[in-house]
Amino acid sequence: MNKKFYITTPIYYPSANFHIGHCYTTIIADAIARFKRQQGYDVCFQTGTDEHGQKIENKAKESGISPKEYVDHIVKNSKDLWDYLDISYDKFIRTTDAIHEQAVQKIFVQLYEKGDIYKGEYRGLYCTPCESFWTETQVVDGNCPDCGREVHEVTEEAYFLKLSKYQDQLVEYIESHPEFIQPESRKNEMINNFIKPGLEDLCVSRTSFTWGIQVPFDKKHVVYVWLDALTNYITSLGYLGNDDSEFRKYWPADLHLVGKEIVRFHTIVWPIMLMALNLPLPKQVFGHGWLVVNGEKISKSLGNYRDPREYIDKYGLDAIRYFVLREVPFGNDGSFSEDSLVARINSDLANNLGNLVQRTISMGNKYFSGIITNKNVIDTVDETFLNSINDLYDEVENKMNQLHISEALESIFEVLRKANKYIDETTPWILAKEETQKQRLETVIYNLLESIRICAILLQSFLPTTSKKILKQINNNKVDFQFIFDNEYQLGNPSPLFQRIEK
Ligand code: ME8
Repeated sequence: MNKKFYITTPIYYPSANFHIGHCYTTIIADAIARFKRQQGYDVCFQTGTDEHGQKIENKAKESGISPKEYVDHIVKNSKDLWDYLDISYDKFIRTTDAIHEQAVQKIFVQLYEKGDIYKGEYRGLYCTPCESFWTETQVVDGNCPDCGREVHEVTEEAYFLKLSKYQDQLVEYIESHPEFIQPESRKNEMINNFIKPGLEDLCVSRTSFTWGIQVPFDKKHVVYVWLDALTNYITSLGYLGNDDSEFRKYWPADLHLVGKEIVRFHTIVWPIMLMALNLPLPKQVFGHGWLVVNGEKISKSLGNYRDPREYIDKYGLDAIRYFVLREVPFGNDGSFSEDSLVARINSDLANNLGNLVQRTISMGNKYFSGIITNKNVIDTVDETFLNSINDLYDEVENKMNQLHISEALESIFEVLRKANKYIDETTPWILAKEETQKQRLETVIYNLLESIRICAILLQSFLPTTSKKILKQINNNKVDFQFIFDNEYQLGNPSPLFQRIEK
C-alpha cells in the first residue's frame, strides 16, 4: 500500500481578478503534490472556492443577479486559470456544493448540542472585504489591520464558538508538535500575539445577510463564512456524508498551505473546531509569505495586479512557475518584477538549462549521428561530476521534505551548472579532432546526457512542460534517478527550450 499525502491550498474567494500572488500558493502546492506523486505517494491535492458571505451577496446585487448565478459564472474563472497554469489538483470543492453545505449544517448542530456553540449577542468591528471580526485593540486607526479599509461596528444576536474552552489544549498541542505551525516565526507569532493574551469566543453566525449556509435550527442565521470555509478540508472528503471512505483514507491533512495572513484561522479556529469534533489535527500548516510589488502585497484591492495569463503568454508557463518557485525563499515575502523575471529566464533557463541541452544534443548528432552508448573511457574530471549527479535525488528529496523548494531547484540547477563546466573542462570539440579520442568523446557526451536525463526527471514537479520537452529531445524514458551505465540514446532534434529575452 502506498503512503498517502493530503495537501490543500486555501479555497479562493471567486474573482475575475486573480493575480500572480494567488497563483503563488497554487503553484507551490502543485510542485509539492507532483513531487510526492513521483515519490510514490497516493496524493490528494485539493483546491476550491469560498463562495458565501456578504461581499459576494453585495457584488451579485450590484450585477442584478442572484448570488448563485454570480458565483457559478465566476468560479469558471478560477478553474480556467488553474488549467492555464497546468495545476494538477485532484479535487475542487465549492462551498456551494450540496455535500459541503449539508456537512457544515451537521457540524454546526453537533457543536451546538455539545455546548461548544452557544447563543449570545455580538458587538464588534467587522471588515466586510476580509469577512473578519476584529477587536478594538486589533484595528489600526479604525481600519482593518489586514487590508487597511474601514471596519464597521455591528451588534446582533449571534452564535459563538467556545474558543476559550480549548485555549490550554491548543497551546499544549502547538508546543508538543513543533512541526504543526511552520515556519517557526509564525508559530511564535500565533502563541504570543493571539493565543496567550487570551482567546475570545468567536462569533460564528450572522443575521445581517442571507447568502450563506443556514443554521438549521435557527433559520435567520447563516454560518460565519470562515467556519463554513475551514470545514472544506473535511467535507470534500465526505465527512458526515454518505460515503466517508476518502475521509478515512486521507484525513488528517499532511499539509495546509496558506498565506501568512490566514495562518491565524488555520492554527487557532480550525484546530479548535477539530478538537471540538474529536478529530485529529492536520500535521502541518505552512504560512508562506507574499509576492510583493514595490514592497506592497499584490492584491486586487490595492489595484497593483495584472492578469497572470499576460505574463504566461509573454514568457511561457514554465518561466513563471520557475520564477515563483525559485526566486522567493519559501516562507518569506518575495518581490515580483518583470526585470527579475527576465533575469532568471536569461541566466537560469535560457543559458544554464537551455544551452546545455541544445549543445549536448547537437554534439551527439554531429559526432555520432545521434546514437550514443557508454564507452566508459573515464577520466579524473568525471568523478566529481558523476557523484554530484548520483547525490542529486537525495538532496532534492531532503530539501522538499523540509519544503525548501527554492533550494531543491537550486540543487538541480547546480548540477546543470556543473554539466556546463564539464563541457568546458573536457572540450569535446578538441576530442573530436582526434580519431583515438572517439570513445572518450562518446563517454563525455553519454555522461552529459545522463545528467540531463536525471535533471529532466527531477524537473517534472517544477517545470512539467520543459521536462517533457527535454525527455522528448533526448528521446529516453528511463526513470532511474541514478546514473545508468548501459543506457542507450537515439537523440531527436534539439529545439530551443527558452529564448533569451533582450531588453
Ligand atoms: O483568504 N502573494 O481567499 P483569498 C502570495 N477564502 N499569496 C497571496 C497573495 C500575494 N500577493 N495574494 C493572495 C482567502 N494570496 C479565503 C481562504 S481557506 C479555508 C479560506 C494567497 O482568495 C492568500 O495568502 O483571499 C491565500 O493563501 C490565497 O491566495 C487565497 O486568498
